[in-house]
Amino acid sequence: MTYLNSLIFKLFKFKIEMSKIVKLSIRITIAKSFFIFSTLFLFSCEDNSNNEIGLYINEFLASNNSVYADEIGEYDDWVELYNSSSDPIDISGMYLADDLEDNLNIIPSSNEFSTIVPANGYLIIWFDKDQDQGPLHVGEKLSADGEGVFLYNAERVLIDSVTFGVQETDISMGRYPDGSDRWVKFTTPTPAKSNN
Ligand SMILES: [Ca+2]
Ligand SMILES: [Ca+2]
Ligand SMILES: [Ca+2]
Repeated sequence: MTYLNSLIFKLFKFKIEMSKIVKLSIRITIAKSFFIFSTLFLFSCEDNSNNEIGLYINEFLASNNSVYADEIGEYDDWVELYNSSSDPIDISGMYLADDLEDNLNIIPSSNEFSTIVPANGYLIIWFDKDQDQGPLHVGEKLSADGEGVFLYNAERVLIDSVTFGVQETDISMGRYPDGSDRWVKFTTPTPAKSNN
């Protein structure tokens, strides 16, 4: 009888311990979900990549006051592309847009090598409506109130995109590390250089 009582007591104790573990694991799951939600909310930046060729929208600055100037000294909005593959990618014939409602802007072909994103390298595209300044100048500007960047291949298939909320002047947003799904703010932007 004593043995039976002791067994029942042990079983009862075991049940209490198990219920504590289950409660703790529920708490951890809730905390994790909250962390993921708050991280997404904090960055207000939605990543929609479905990228097979390894070409990424890697960083952008939608309100440029003094960070990086184009060939003629204008501090315009820019987007950094990153080629994670070991082959150069020519983006001439591809399309860019800042809004899904707008027309697509084709990157014109160039006799120079300026439209080539080097293997494991970077290329800056200017969103400045200054198409007369070269093939890397798109007929759109990025809104600091929130907008997006959409990159399509020559067959008009979306290869990468990002949508973003309100942006601060001279603070860029980029993938960290390069080509990853994680978007962070950069108080020191790294145009045409690694975000890592
Ligand atoms: Ca310009
Ligand atoms: Ca715009
Ligand atoms: Ca960069």
